[in-house]
Amino acid sequence: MRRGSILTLIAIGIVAGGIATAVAVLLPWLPEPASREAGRIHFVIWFVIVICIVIFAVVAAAIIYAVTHFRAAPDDLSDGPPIHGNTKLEIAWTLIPTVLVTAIAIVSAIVLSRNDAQGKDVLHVNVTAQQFAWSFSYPDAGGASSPILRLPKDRSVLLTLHAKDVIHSFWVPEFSQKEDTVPGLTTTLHITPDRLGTYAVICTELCGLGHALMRTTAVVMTPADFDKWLKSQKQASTTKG
Ligand SMILES: [Cu+2]
Repeated sequence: MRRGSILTLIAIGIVAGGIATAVAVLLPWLPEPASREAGRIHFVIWFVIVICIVIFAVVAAAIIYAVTHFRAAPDDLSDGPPIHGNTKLEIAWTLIPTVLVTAIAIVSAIVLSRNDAQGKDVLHVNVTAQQFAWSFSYPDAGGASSPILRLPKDRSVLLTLHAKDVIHSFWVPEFSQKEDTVPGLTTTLHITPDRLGTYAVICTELCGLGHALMRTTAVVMTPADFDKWLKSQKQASTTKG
């Protein structure tokens, strides 16, 4: 291969990779993370995106170079020379994807196991989904319940999810995790909120006519505010009972 051709290929690859990088970085694809788990999941996403951009740049360079340099004349109907395989090339295109996919699998496995590991002093929250509403109860606080998911910042939370009727799915985009709620099954989700704010809780499994309206909010509060709120709920439920 001529030196000029290699330089042209590299130049096309840099331009294609640059465009792909700009699309990845300049557009807001992901919500700003509001939990530790979300931060790790975003790391996996960016790890995969970087690999994808490099592969895209190589493929785009090869295709654009081939189209511009090896274009046949309109009246040229002849076949190209026969090719009988290329062992080195085949080893390369088997080995490289194997290494990349293995790397993605290892990074994902580490992130999944770290996301599942609970910290100390876990807050338990029961999540109940039904057509078309969410409710949350706090078994550690005498079963205080709320239609809004209130969580303290920087504390390990274990959501235990149940469905009363059909399959629903719990999703807070800023927490970057989804978990189905399935009638007859108990599912769990582990979240450590790390940013104060109010976020949407969305049902992300088509569950009937009101599915689009099956939303509520998650409020991440300071631990002091959360304790105050939980205490007031506890008092309210004892006075009621
Ligand atoms: Cu739904």
